Amino acid sequence: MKRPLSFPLTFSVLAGFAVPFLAFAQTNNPSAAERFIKPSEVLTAAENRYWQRTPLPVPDAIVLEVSGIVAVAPARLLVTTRRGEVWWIDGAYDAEPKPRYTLFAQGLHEPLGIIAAPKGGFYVAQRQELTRLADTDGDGRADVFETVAKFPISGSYHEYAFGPVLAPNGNLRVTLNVAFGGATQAPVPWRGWMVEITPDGQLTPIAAGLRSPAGLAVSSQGAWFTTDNQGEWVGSGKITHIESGDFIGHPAGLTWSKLPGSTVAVRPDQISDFEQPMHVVAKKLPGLKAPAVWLPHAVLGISNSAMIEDTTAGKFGPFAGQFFVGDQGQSKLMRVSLEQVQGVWQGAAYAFREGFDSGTMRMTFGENATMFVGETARGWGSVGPKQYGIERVTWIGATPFEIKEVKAQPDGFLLTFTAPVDRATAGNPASYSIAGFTYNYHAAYGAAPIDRLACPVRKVVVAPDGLSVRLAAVCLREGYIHEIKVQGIRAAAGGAAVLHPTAYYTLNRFAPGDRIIPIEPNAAEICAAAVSAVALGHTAKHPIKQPTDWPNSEGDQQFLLGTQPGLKFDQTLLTVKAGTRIRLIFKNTDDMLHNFVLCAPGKGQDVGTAALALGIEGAAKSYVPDSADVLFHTSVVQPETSDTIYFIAPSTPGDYDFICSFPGHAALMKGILRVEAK
Ligand SMILES: [Cu+2]
Repeated sequence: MKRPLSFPLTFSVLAGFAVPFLAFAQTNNPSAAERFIKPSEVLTAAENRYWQRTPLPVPDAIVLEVSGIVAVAPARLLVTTRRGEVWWIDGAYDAEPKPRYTLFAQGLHEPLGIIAAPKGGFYVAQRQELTRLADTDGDGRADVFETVAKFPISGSYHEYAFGPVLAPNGNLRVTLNVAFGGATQAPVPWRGWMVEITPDGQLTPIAAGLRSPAGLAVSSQGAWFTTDNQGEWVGSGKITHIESGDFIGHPAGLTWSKLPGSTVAVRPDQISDFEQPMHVVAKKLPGLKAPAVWLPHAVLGISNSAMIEDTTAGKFGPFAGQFFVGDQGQSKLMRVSLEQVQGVWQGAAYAFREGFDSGTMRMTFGENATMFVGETARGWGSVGPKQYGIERVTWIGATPFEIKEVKAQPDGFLLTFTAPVDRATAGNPASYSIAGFTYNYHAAYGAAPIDRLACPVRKVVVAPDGLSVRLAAVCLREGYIHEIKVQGIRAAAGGAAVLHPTAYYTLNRFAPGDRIIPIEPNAAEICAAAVSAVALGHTAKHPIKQPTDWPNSEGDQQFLLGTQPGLKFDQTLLTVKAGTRIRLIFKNTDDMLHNFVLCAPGKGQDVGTAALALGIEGAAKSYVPDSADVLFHTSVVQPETSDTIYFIAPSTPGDYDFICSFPGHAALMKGILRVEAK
C-alpha cells in the first residue's frame, strides 16, 4: 500500500518536518492513468464464463472498506474494515445474496487482517498491536479485547500491520509496513520486518527489508512468502520467500538489525544506491534475498495485496496448490505458481481475472470452494468503479484454455496447459516468444525494466498427451524475469487461443537435468547482438544531435524544463513561434523516472494510454508508442540527469500537449507547448 489521500492524520510527532514530509509524500500520488485503464470488456466477458463474480450488497450506512475476512462455519463471514469496525455477514452464500450485517466490534485502529484464534475468538492485527477479540457471553458482540503483543508506532500514516497468519507451530506472524518520508522510514522497531508472536505475546523478529508487505502466507508445504509493493528500493511488485535472518531489500528496518533478538546480519552501512539488479547485488551481499517471483509493474498489478493458496483441491478450478494475489490499483487477481529449484524458490505469475468493483485487498476461501474478495480503493484509487465492497467468486466448472504452470528446465521452460494443445501450432517455434528483463535495485521509487533481451526459441517438444510443451531457447539468464508468450498456439479441441497467453517466470536457477539443445558456442555473440539492437540513440523523434545547419547550438530558443515532486513538470506552458529552432533540455530533479513527449494537439492522454499498453516492451522504447501523434521525445531520464533534444516547432499554430509517458504519469504530468503564428 502506498499513501491514502484522505486518512485523518495526526502530524504532531512529525510537525518539525511536516512540510518536507508532505512534499515528499506527494511524489507518491496515485496517477490516474495508471489506475483508470479500464479492463478489456472482451477479456472480462471471457473470464466471466469460468469464474463468476457476485458482489454482495452493502447497506449505505456501512463503509465496508474490507481489510480482513474470515469464513466462519456455518455460512458466516466476519469482516474487518479500515474504519476499525468488525462485521458479521450472514447470507453471503445465498443465490441472490441479500446479506445481513451485524456489528461485532468497533473502535479498532485500521485492522488489516483477521483469523480465527485456536483458543477461541479471533486475532486481528491493528496498527499498534495484535489483539484477540472474543464474544464470551454469546450476544454476538465482542466483549474481550485482549492485547497479545504491541507494535511500536511513530504516527506515520504508512505504519500498517498486516496479518496475522497462523504458523504451523501455533504462533502468529505479522508484517509491519515502513513509515513514509521523514529522516527514517523505520523510526521505531520493528518497522519493515516480519515478526512472529507466541500466543502469550513473546515477539521474535524474523526478517527485515520489507516495505509495504500487504500479503503474507505460509504454504501448505510450510514455506513463508510475502508480497511487497513497488516503491523506494522496490523496483516492481514482488513475492519473496522468507526465512529467519533474511533481508529482502528495503534498508530502513536495518536500523534495528543490531537489537537483541535480531537474526538479520546485514547492517545499514552495507547498503548503497546499488543501481544494479537485485540478483547481482545478492551475490555480493550475503543475507540479501532476491524475489521468488517478480510481478511486473503495471502489467501484473501496481499495488499487490493479499496472497492465498488454492487449498480447494480442484474445487475452485485447475490451479490447486497455486496462489492468487490481489491488487488494489488494478482491481484484479493474479495467479502464481511456485517451485523450488536447487533449493531456491521461484516461479511464474499470470493474469487470472479482472474487472472487480474496487481494489482487491483481501481474499479467503469459504465453504464449497467459494472465494470471497474484500475491496477498498481508498488512498490510491482503483480501476474498479466503487470505493469499497465485497464480492464472491465461484468456479462454474468449465475450464478455460490456459497456461496451467511454467517450470524451469536446464535450457528453457516446461509449460503445462489446462487442455491438450493443437500439435501443429504448439510444435511451431514461431508460436512462442520469450524475452528476459529485470529491474535495478536502488533508492529511487520504482524502476524501469532494463536489459530486455529476446530469447530465440530453438526447439519445441510437444508431449504425447498434448498437455505440456517443452521449450528450449538461447539467451536465458539466471536472475532475470522471462516473459513467455504463447500467442500462436491453439487448443486441440475447438481451436481456442490461450485466454491469458503470457507468463512471467523469474528464473533464479536453471533446473538440473538433460538439455534438449546443445550449448551454442556463439551464444554470447547472439545474445550481445540482441541487446545492442534495442539500445536507444538518435532517431528522428529523439533528436539528440544538433542539426549541422543550425547557426548556433542553442537554436533560436532554448528551454530548460525540469520536474517537481508529485508527477509535475516545473512549467506547464511553453510558448514559441511556429517554425522556431528549439533546444530543449529536460532535467529530472525528481526521485522517479520521467520523460518528455511532445504530442499532437489534444493527443497527450491518448499517447499516455498507448504508452501504458506497451507493457514490458515499453522500457526499450522509452515508453514512447509508435504513433503519428508523437512528434518528438526525450529518453527516460534518471533522477538528477538530463536529456537534450533539438527540434523545429510545428509550423501550424496550436496548443501541443506534452506529457511524461512513463507508465501512469501522463494524466498528471503534462503541459502545453503553445505554438503561435510567426
Ligand atoms: Cu513521469
